[in-house]
Parts: sequence; C-alpha cells; structure tokens
Amino acid sequence: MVRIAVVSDVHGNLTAYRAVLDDAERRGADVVLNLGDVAGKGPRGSACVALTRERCALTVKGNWEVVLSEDARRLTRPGMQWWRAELTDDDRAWMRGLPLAHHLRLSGRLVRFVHASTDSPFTRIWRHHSQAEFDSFFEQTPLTGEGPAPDVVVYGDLHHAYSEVIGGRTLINCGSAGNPLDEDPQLSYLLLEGEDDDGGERPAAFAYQFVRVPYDLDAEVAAARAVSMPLTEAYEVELRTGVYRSLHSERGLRIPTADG
Ligand SMILES: [Mn+2]
Repeated sequence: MVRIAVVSDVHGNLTAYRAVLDDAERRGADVVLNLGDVAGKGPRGSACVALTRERCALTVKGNWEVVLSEDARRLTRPGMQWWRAELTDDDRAWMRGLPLAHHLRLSGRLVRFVHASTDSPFTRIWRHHSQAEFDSFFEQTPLTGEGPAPDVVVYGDLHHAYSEVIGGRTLINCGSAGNPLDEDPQLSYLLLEGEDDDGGERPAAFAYQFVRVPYDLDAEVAAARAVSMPLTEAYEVELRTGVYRSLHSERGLRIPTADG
C-alpha cells in the first residue's frame, strides 16, 4: 500500500505549508506531490520553493511559476515585481524546468496530475463545467504527451476542493494548501491510497480523501505585514474568510481598523 499526499497552490504561505506537510507526515504519507503555484500572493515564496524542493518528489508547473520566472519587464500587475524579487535566480530557474503534467499508476488506475487543465496552466476549468471540459481532462494533448487515457485526473488552480465521477472517470481538485477560496479557510490537501503495482493494470482498492487543516493564521498575517507585502489586506481577508478578493467589497469583507 502506498499513500500519496497531493498539495497545490501554497502561494508563499509558509505557515500553512508547514502545517499541511506535518499533517501528511502524521497520516503516514509516503510521498508528496505538488501541483504548482508554490509562490506569489503570500510573503515567503522563496522559502516555500526551498521546502518544496526538500519535501516533494515531484512538482508540476502552475501559472504563477510561468509568470514569476519570466522577464521582469513583462510583469505589470500590482505586486508582481515584489513577488518576483522575493525569489532567487535559482528559484526561478527551478520553476522554468518543471514539467506541465505527471502520470503514475495506483491500484491499476492511471492517475494524471496537471495544474489547471490539459491545455495550459492558464486555462481555468471551474467546478461547474461543461461535459466537454470534463472530457478534456482525460484527453491527450501537447501538454500531457502521448499515452493511454487516464482513469483519474487530479488538478489544482481553483483553490476549491471537490471531486466527481462521470462514466467511470474520476476528476479531483485537491484545493489549496496555502490560500483556500472555497469558503472554508482551513487548508486543503488530498490523500490517495492504493497499491503501487509498478505500472500494472491489476485492479485493487483505491481510496482518496480530502484533509482540511487549521493553522496559525495570525502568524502568517504578521509575516506578511512584517515585510510590507503588497496587497496584504486582500491576502488577510482571503486567509480569514476563504473568499476570493474580487468578491470582498460586494460582500462587505474587510479588516476592521481601530477607528471602525
Ligand atoms: Mn493558484
């Protein structure tokens, strides 16, 4: 039996990442896979890259790895220069070298891992998607390479944990281990369990579960404030509520100040 922890979208939240890795270890995970977006949005991207290189057997490239490792002159969105500068040249070289997809066999099922879709790390497929979008996760594309169609696909990108089975094919989003946006501020990661049968197709019991992990939110907010990170207020509200920043004003979500 092998137990695989799948984490994604850590986004520079080192406090969160440590809590998730500790929990995975406590649950006996043999290996950790990372589905990308290790840095950006949070204050300690470089430390999260270092921890990823130390603890994760494999990392798939996310959209933030693409953006943060490209030419600095192309980064015009607020905060992007700060998040890029927080990384080292070596961090960025590591990001550029990451694969876009990974496959393994577990209990006879072929399991595929991508950041956002089989099209690109930037092509987002929401939880409420079309049948064609569901089907696209199981197709062979230039991003996935040649090979048999997978039985299970695991992705990240949404910061929203969910799973569904259609026609015998399982699609799982592992949620975010640093910046959940599914209105549960506790961190999310996935545990897969099955028989590591060396590429064989013999069926065996296959299990997956979502784990939600509380952590020291105040410590993470303090870390962001200590380095005067851009957009810290939006970051703090996201961490405390699990609601995406573009929805904060319409929902009246903000950090209370001393003068009310
Ligand atoms: Mn992300």
